Amino acid sequence: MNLGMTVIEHLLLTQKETPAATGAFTRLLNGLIVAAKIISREVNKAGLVNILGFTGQQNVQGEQVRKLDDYANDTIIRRLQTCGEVCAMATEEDADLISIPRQYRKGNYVVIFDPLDGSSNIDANVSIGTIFSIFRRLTPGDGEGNLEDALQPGYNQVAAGYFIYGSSTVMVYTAGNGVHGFTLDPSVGEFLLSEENIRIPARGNIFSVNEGNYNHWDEGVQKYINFLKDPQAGHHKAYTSRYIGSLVADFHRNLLYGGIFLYPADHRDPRKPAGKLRLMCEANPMALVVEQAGGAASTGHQRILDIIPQELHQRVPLIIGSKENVKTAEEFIQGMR
Ligand code: FDP
Repeated sequence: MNLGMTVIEHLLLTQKETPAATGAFTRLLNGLIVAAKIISREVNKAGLVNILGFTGQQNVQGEQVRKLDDYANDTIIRRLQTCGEVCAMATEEDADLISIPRQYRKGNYVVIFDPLDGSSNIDANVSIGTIFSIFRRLTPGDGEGNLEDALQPGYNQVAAGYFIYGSSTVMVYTAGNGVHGFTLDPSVGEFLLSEENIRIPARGNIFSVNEGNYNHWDEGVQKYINFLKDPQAGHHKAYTSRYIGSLVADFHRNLLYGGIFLYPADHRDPRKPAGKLRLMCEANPMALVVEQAGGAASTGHQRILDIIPQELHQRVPLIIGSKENVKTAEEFIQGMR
């Protein structure tokens, strides 16, 4: 067991089998880790904002208090721009690709991220997170990347993962070689390996969905949720409902305990016919993590990782979790049950 190793030690150990490894990916991941440590520190201070000054105002020291999601976004952008390994990046917060200033070296990687997912929960002290997805560039050369580099299907991701800012700060990532969890030890300032090779149970009894949207779902989704709640349906164990409303936290719990998370398409807002969550910075990275842990991710009709993206902020229905649960959900959604 390698418990207690830092992320970089673990990466170097597992990369030994990859002769082509140059250290570039390690530098990139290190940039993300440093950004997450800084964000974690600010998230922990968030409760003090009401004492020190409201967002957008000056606090008692005369400093400007900034919105946490803007702060997280800027922190990651700055780290990635300067690490020298990135040719393009996109974030949930900005409509277009973020460019790398001329003075910095461009590298071979594209990073797409959601800097602070679940941010509507900040004021209630609920866990929130940063999600990231990493591709290798498609365009040749060492200049800046473009949309072609970013708009790749999820199966091309070389790595993905998330940080949770919760009761402790945790990093979960995969570089295509299993899913590993690290916990930040604030006293040493390092993420230390706490769970190696996480496997999601093949079937779980937790379901996570915003049932307030029930009347706006397609019939197949409604039938599936009714089925989960039906005590006569012959479930091996009764289902239980858990919904935090913070994707990273809901996903992480289900990854460890087994179950299913759904954000299906709904008919509430005709401008968002595919649901709420974003393919590139939410669904794709979570789908890579869950598949690497032995689970599945689907729109109900198609594997998430097979979707060919049309635009950076594309939304998709997301049904993700234990393999057998996702399969049953697909059967209902496709009208087979
Ligand atoms: P939030 O709006 O708080 O940022 O994609 C964003 C997200 O949270 C997810 O983290 C979460 O799973 C989902 O939205 C919650 O949406 P609902 O409030 O519609 O249930």
